[in-house]
Amino acid sequence: MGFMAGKKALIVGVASDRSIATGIAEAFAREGCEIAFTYQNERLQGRVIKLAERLGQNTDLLFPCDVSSDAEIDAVFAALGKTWDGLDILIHSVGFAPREQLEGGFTDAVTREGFAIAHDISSYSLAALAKAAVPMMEGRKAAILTMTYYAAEKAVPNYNVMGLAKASLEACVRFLAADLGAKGIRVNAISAGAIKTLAAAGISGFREMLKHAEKSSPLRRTVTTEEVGNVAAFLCSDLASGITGEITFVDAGANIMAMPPLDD
Ligand code: NAD
Ligand code: 0WE
Repeated sequence: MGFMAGKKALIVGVASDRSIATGIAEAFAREGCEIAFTYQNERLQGRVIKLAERLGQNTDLLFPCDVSSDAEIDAVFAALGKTWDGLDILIHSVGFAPREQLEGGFTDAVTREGFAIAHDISSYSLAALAKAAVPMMEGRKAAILTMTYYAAEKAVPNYNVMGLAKASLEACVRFLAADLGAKGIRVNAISAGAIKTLAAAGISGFREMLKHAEKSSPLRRTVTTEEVGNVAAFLCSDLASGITGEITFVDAGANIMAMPPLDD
């Protein structure tokens, strides 16, 4: 029996087989967790149906949810509440800024609108989903998990306003954890190393970033969505009952290096 047997999870953020959310779903299913999914729009619906089928999940528990819409967020939990009497786990694996924000220098690229969209979709959406999920999650050893990136702490070229949004997201994790702990809800984040997903497609210099990680991380390689999924399963299971408000790096150690070796 898996270490998540009897748990019920809602996963937000599957867009393809390469999504970090897909790696999380695979680990959860393997450990005996039941999973409901959302998808951003009809364009992605088919992918999520296929994943739910492949993982042997109930294909009635798939809901559209653009996280910029309070109405769509409310509708997800109204619908989920018709089948499940509670929710143990909420996965938030969503990030977005308008493409032109992720190119060139920060000062030139940043705009009021780009800043607002990045923070709305990448940070506020965690608070919005948590707010809507609390009635189904309180009083049952529940856990919320989001995905962040090192650029929340240190300036990474081209990541620009997304770095600010990730800093806000990490603060959101701490404020939610402080507030929801008394209701039995833990809130954490995984800070993943760079992985080639849809969100990384077409980012200028991304291949070079992966190459850099292969040379400079302690493990001399990048990480996989499977490795992120396994840590997500641990953090959302009762094995991690003493951990909340924490940012856990799954990056082959890259973030600990002050003087990374660049030529071996
Ligand atoms: P991905 O493209 O597979 O996933 C991003 C998801 O965000 C997609 O499912 C997309 O549908 C969703 N999304 C975007 N705007 C949305 C909206 N308005 N409403 C609902 N959903 C929306 O890419 P990924 O790399 O798996 O990204 C998942 C998370 O992991 C993001 O928060 C990302 O910042 C984070 N992350 C990624 C990496 C990496 O290198 N790939 C590293 C660290 C953290
Ligand atoms: O969080 C991310 C990706 C975030 C992202 C990606 C896109 C591409 C498509 C947010 N918004 C958009 N908008 C789009 O239109 N990562 C951690 C992956 C990533 O993205 C980078 C990186 C890394 C790493 C962008 C620049 C530099 C490094």
